[in-house]
Amino acid sequence: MESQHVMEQIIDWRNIRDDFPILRRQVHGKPLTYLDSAASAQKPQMVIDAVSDAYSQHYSNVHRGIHQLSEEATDRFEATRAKIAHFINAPSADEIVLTQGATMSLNIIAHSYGGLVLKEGDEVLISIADHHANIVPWQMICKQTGATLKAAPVEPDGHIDMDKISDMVTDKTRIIAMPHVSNVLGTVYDIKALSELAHAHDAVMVVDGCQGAVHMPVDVQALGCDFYVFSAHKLYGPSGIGMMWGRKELLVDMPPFIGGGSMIDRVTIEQSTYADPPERFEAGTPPIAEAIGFAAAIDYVDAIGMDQIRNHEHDLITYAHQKLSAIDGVRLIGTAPGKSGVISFVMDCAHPHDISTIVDRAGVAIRAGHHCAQPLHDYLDLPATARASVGIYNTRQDFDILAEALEKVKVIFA
Ligand code: C6P
Repeated sequence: MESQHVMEQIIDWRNIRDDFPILRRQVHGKPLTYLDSAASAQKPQMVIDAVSDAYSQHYSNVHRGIHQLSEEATDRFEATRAKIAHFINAPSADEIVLTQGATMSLNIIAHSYGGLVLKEGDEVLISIADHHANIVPWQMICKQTGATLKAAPVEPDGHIDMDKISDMVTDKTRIIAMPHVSNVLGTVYDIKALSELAHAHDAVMVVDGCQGAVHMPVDVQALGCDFYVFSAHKLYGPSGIGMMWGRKELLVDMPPFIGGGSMIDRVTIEQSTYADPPERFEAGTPPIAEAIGFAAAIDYVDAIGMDQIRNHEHDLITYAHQKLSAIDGVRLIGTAPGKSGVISFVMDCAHPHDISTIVDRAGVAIRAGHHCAQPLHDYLDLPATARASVGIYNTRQDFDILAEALEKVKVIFA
């Protein structure tokens, strides 16, 4: 406890900004205020250097070439797997599948695991606040298998009523798939309770951790879930790479989703046998330098500490809520207690696209639209929302600048 307190004192969050070269640039002649990390986070120099070093010193294809460079690239690639396993406290690095990102991970789970277990009349339960990446793959596999897709509600403030979810789980539920954190509402789902609920009905719990693993420590064993996925690019790592963790006893029975090189055991023209997990799910040449950058990103956040990141961002979200809700005509969307990462809002006077265009002129990057969560926006009866989201480099001052820019929006549209 004592040492954590000392650690907390030595982090000057303003200095963190110096690690991110892009934060030194200007936008429309104004210093960049980057509040769009939920879409994709900026990269620290350490990650940029790791990717550059991979290409300039250690690059080759992995697994196939028996030569020095290939061994170096393979060692670094495989080290990422072990690093991710440690980062989320997975029991084994063999349970970590490196994918192109969370979307691919969820498609693998839906098509491979869903395709294996779902049959006519079975049910898959998601929530109304899910990202399209955790909706569309389930729609596709439910259509193929004759299973039914159901969506649990969220409450008006964005919180999840576990009783209502429990009421929707039946003996036909085979899979519950929900986000760790909503990318629009910021609601933190109670994954432990959801996992217990799933297991009580012999179902599995799939967690879309895209907005979770970037904001808080994740321990998949403590959460009790069966699958957990996220993308590296939201964790200050490269785009084009992500991960899928699955419990070994589930992975070993799952068929491959994509066929090709690297995922086979033996191929004849008539048939093929497949490699064990994780390679079974990693067909083709993987994103090699990106995997090395992913490991550097984990080293970077680990050195700061996910607990400290959670505390820092909690302070920012609390401050941002006070600041934005004090502006007349601003309505916050998603105010569940303990929320994380994002602040979505609408204004009486302007459409979210106009809001983002005007604040961009002040150097402030936010996102506007449906944020790949159209069912949630339909449910809330909103065509779109504006969304500011936080990363480790943000400070309270960023929200002062946003609030000032929103006052300008009011002047322009009044
Ligand atoms: N959300 C956002 O602005 P990919 O694109 O595969 O890296 O991640 C998909 C995804 C899945 N689940 C959640 C909860 C997400 O937030 C995202 C990505 C971005 O909110 C881009 S749409």
